[in-house]
Amino acid sequence: PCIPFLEAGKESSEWREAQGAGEEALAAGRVAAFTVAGGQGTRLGSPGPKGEFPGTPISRKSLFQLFAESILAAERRYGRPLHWFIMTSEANHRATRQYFNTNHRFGLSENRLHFFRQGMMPAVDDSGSILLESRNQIALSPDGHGGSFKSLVSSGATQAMRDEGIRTISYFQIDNPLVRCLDPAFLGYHFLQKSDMTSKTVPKTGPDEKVGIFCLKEGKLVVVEYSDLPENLAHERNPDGTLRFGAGSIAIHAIDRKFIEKVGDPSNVNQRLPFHGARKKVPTVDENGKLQIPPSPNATKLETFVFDALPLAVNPLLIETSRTEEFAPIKNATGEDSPSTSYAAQFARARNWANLVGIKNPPEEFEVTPSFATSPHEFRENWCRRPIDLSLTPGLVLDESHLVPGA
Ligand code: UD2
Repeated sequence: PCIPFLEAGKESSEWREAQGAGEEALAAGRVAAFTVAGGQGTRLGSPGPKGEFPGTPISRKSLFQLFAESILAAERRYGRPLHWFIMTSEANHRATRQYFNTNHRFGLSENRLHFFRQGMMPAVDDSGSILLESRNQIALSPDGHGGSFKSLVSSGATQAMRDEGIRTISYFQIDNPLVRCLDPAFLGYHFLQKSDMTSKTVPKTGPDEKVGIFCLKEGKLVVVEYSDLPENLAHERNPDGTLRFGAGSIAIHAIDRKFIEKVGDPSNVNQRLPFHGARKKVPTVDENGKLQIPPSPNATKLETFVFDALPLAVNPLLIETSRTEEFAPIKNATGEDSPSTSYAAQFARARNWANLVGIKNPPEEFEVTPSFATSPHEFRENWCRRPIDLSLTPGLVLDESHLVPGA
């Protein structure tokens, strides 16, 4: 089933029930945040972990800081310490940890912040042979975010979750500053449905948008990645003009710990995620042991995808949300899904929230950080309790310093 999007202020009694169930679980510490951050900012042209990239338009907070503040805000709101799991890769694990340490973990306590590395897979050439990166070293690449199931189990993260009474994780990617890291209504729907895995969707902007799509395959909910969707199907339309395969995946999921333990169990051969191949340039040694840098892709790297677990899940559920509210990723240096499109979307969402509380002409550019509000409801609540002399001005960054203490 898919729960359709409801605008703020138009929520149903079902939505309120879900919001309540999610809030209860957060207050009981049954949910943890989980970020997949194994990728590098290659497309962005930024060296090092992508989470260090400035995610916000005025305050220039990094993506990691933004999510840390969101989790801290949830701790304040629900009166409960919350945990954050971060999956890194061999390439960025050390740098990621160092970045958090240098920044005093952005106020999060050490025992609630968990880093673990994802697995690696050999790259193979066109004849299916495994490539060597040196005479005695196989060329390895990260095994894709689907590897998080296995690594969550093998790193001891799921055991730590058990010990802490965490039953569900709120999964999101490193690249989307608009994500609600811990969205009570989304989590609540997941609990009420008794679902193993619940996902968010937004309508695709057009046939060529680079997001996977949700659809039914042999009666099961699946995601078909954009690169695997045949062009003619991507363009097919319903009689009302909407895309036939238009339910875009924005890579936000609620996933139950027990389901992760099942899919991530290496002995569970029936629930293995399939590998997807991606062409890649892999430096390799020749027969003389000399390193050769290939001019064009020479190998296939093998990755699994987290969304391939959906058809294995009991009671999978889809929740439609609004792009303006929750999706403006930073992937490329320029053009679509770039810092400038994401920053513009963050300003637009802030203006929408201002409109919802009756401010007719808010400034074009002001920022609402997660420490002030992560949703229109929190914005309304905190705006109504704002300090008496606070008004919206261009360039304002609304943060926890604008919250009335003890409110
Ligand atoms: C992803 C989805 C796409 C859509 C889009 C929304 C895949 C394959 N496609 O596209 O359907 O939902 O996001 O923004 O996911 N990562 C790791 N380890 C890896 C590979 C990736 O942690 O081995 C992380 C990476 O740090 C990032 C996320 O996974 O947070 C997505 O990776 P991507 O940028 O390769 O995915 P993208 O944008 O092609």
